[in-house]
Amino acid sequence: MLQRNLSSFSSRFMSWLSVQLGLILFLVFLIGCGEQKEQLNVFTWANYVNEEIRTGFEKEYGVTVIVDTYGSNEDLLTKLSAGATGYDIIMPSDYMVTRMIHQNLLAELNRSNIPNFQNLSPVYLDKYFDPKNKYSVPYTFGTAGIAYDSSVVSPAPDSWSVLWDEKYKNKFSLLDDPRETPGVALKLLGYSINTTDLEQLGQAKEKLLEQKPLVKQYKSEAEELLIAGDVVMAHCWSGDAFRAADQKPNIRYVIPKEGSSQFIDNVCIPKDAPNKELAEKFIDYLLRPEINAKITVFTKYGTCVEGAKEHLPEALQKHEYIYPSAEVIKTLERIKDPGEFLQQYDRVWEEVKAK
Ligand code: SPD
Repeated sequence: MLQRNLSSFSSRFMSWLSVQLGLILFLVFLIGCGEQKEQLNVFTWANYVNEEIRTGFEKEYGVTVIVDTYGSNEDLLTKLSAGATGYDIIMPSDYMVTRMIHQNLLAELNRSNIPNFQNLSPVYLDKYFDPKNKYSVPYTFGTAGIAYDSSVVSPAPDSWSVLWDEKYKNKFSLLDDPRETPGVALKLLGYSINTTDLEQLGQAKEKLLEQKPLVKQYKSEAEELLIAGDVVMAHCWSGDAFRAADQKPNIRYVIPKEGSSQFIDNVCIPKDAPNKELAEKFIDYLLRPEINAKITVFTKYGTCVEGAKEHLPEALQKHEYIYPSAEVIKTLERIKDPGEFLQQYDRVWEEVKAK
């Protein structure tokens, strides 16, 4: 009798225990589900998406945003072509958008998920690199030039030739970029930044080889070098020069008289992005005028969102680093996709760096 009671007690206890265990497992599962946030993976240039923008989006949408950086359009292309999956947002420049469209690397944007597209100024839309903006949304624009410490570099430079002056040996840097840096030598020689003439590109290579013993570093994140005082001159992009000048007021920026490059950087979604809908929400968020103004305040590049201007401090609404004079604009070229000839630029750049 006692034995029967004991065995019925133990079987009731066991079934009670399994119900409790089941409940605990269910609770753990629910908690786990609650913590599993959606993730947005952004691959962009250094100092292009700041903490305030990143965490603002995270809080509003209850998601996690991871930001990873690259130093040149070609680095981005190499990673994507090699099958780097996992990125939801990338920010290629104009000519690289063309190339990525041709290589079938970009997703078509669903405009109905991006209502703030209408905030963009038509000046930056329907450009040669994506005529109907099917794949790209303009993010910022700027130029390449020379940033210099005016308390050391005298007289103020006005030509790319200053980067061949022995006086500045080991005191300057150039962009680590297979189009921009051969572009400097091409401009100095009086050629187009988009040449597809092997003879001209060969001359540019010789010029860069002649200059190499004087160069402290090839680095695209020039702002850090300027602020640290590692260099007194840097071939760099306008916003980065402007950001350095914010920290070191002696820094000035000049677009050399031979001319230079200008660019529009764009927000795109890779074809195999894991989270396209979230990426479109992020693009829409970037196009809100007050958010876009914060991007300009941080990056110091131009805004493509018309209504953002009224949220900007006056200095950023008109500054010559962002809006060069009409005379300077005439000397600027936009880098274009040279098709197969890109290999030649890549080869020249590799040879210069390897020497
Ligand atoms: N720190 C942000 C730098 C952005 C530069 N993009 C410009 C590329 C032009 N070829």
